[in-house]
This record gives sequence, structure tokens and C-alpha cells, in this order.
Amino acid sequence: MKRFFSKRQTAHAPLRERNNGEWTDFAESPARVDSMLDAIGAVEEPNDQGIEPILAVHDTDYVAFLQTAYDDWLAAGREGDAIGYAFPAVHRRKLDLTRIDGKLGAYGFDAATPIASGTWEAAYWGAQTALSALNAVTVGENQAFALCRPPGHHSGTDYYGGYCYLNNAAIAAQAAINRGLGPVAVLDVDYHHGNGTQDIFYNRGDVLFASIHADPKTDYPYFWGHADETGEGDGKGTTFNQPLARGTTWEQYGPTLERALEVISGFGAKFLVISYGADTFEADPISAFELTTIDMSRIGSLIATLDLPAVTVMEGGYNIDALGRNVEAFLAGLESG
Ligand code: SP5
Ligand code: ZN
Repeated sequence: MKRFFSKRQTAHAPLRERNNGEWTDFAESPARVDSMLDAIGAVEEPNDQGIEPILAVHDTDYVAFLQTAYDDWLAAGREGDAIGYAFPAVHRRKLDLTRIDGKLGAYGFDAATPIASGTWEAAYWGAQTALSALNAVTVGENQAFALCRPPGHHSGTDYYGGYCYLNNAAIAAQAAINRGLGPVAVLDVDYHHGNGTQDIFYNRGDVLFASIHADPKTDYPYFWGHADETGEGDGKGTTFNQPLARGTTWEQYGPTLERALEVISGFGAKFLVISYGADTFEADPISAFELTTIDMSRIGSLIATLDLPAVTVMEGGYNIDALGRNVEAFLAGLESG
């Protein structure tokens, strides 16, 4: 399987995030990339496919905000990473705010996702990496891996959060639809619910979103990912959420994944986008499932039974020491079936 990555994705290096009432080191660090590159072998440079496939998913005003947010922050006399402090819990709507602090709150939904000097460059190239993996599959490869960083699945049409700025999985899924490869299923196996991907496709009947994740009653992102969120309008019934308890092992995870795969088959997907997070690993520092490295290869093998052309995009996974091994185990499972 071809693997795609650009060094430009490491330009994003925030220092700290707000977590449980304290400042902590930013978990989604560039060191994650080194761990993955050491384990997965040769990578190919993505092609630049421009801004259009990004704007097919994200609002123009939001993208314009991301492009200048850090400069606007510096121009306001601030130092360090840009982070909001006021968020619209109610009455969120498009407003023509002029102060950077208002904009950060208008487009961001948490205080754990700073915008730093290289954030836009890295996010842009992360999206190009996902699109290049899609290209590889359209020219005859059955599968490809996009080492996306920053991750994407918490980012919606006009918002960032959860270490995510552009939704790489959604950008690839929409591009696949536009090339006539649909219907598309997005399978999200990151520890956290992929709220951004869910929101982007919530009203869409041509994209199924299926996610297995920590129960949002106890875990981030709290406000999405509950089992009663099943889609709306044309998308009624095309969102499938399976929350699982902290402490989940393969015993519960395996059958749940089989169920999600049945939902994908039943939907009639012709193309698969996998949001893969290694934060389901037993020793992940911010998560609480109990999956092993062997379980990562089991996840890959089970997904391979769908026998669909597939792009895997990287999401979370914060045990830097084990990250590369876990990603490689997953990809090996996916390749061998
Ligand atoms: C892509 C992705 O995996 N994003 C995850 C974002 C999670 N951000 C906040 C998580 C808060 C977890 N707090 C756990 C503290 C454990 N000591
Ligand atoms: Zn995650």
C-alpha cells in the first residue's frame, strides 16, 4: 500500500493545550510523525490539488479565517499560540466579528486546539496528502494510506477543535463522490467520536458515517456521538454511532466492529474512507480503551473483509513510543485481510 506524507505537515507545533483545568503539553506533537515514519517505510510526497477540494467541504469564510488567524493574533499584539476564550454555547451564527479573540471563539469549539505559526501550512498539506492517497486509489491501487497531520475528524464545515482544522477524511470522501466513486462510507475507529465528519454529512444520503468511540457521556467531544444521532433529512439513517465504555477490550470491540461493517455493507458502499486513530491503544496517555497492538492488526483485517477500495487517513494516537508500531500493525492487517 502506498503511503503519503509531506514534511510541511510538521510546521504545526503548538506548545500547550487546556486540559482538565490545567495547561498541559500539546499531545498532538510533531514527534508523532517521527514515530510513524520510522515504522511505516517509504512515503510519497503529495501533489498539490489546490484549494477547491477543501472548499468543497469547508466554508470560504472559515478557510479565510484559518489562513490569517495567526498573523491577526500577532497583529493584535499577542504572543505564542492563538487560542480562544469565549465560545457561543447558544445562538451560534455567522457574525462579522473584527477582533481575533471573537473569531477564535466563533470558529473554534474548544481550548485544546491552538493556532500556531505553521498551522495553516500543515493543515493544507495534510488535506493534500489525503487527496493524493485518493488519487492513488483512483488509478488502480486498491488501498492507500494518508499520514495526515494535523488530524481532521473533529473539524466541521466551519469549525476547528480536537486538534483538527481541516477534515481530511471528509475532503477525501467528497472528492471520491465528485469522481463518481460513491456511495461512500466513512468508518471512524479513532477513540474519540468524529463529530466534524458526522456534521458534514449529517443530511447526506450518499455518504454513510459509522463510528466506534468512547462514550461521550464520559469522554471528549461530549456533545456528539450519542447513539441516538442517526442523521437527518436525506441523511436519515446514514449516521451510525456506537459508543463504548472506558476499559473496552477486543472482546467488546471486535463484535462492535463487525456490526459496523454490516451497516456499511447494508448501505451499499462502493468506496471506503477509514479515519484511523491509534488512541484506542491500552497505553494511550489521553484515552481509556484497552486494545493491544495485535488488536490494531485485527481491526485492519476485519475491515479488509469488506473488500472495498479504501483510503485510510490518520487521526489520533498519542503514545509516541508505540504509535508507529500500532499504525504499521493496522496497515499490515488491512493489506493481508
Ligand atoms: C484527533 C483526536 O484524537 N483528537 C482528540 C482531542 C482530544 N482533546 C481533549 C482530550 C481530553 C482528554 N483528557 C484526558 C486526560 C487524561 N489524563
Ligand atoms: Zn482521538
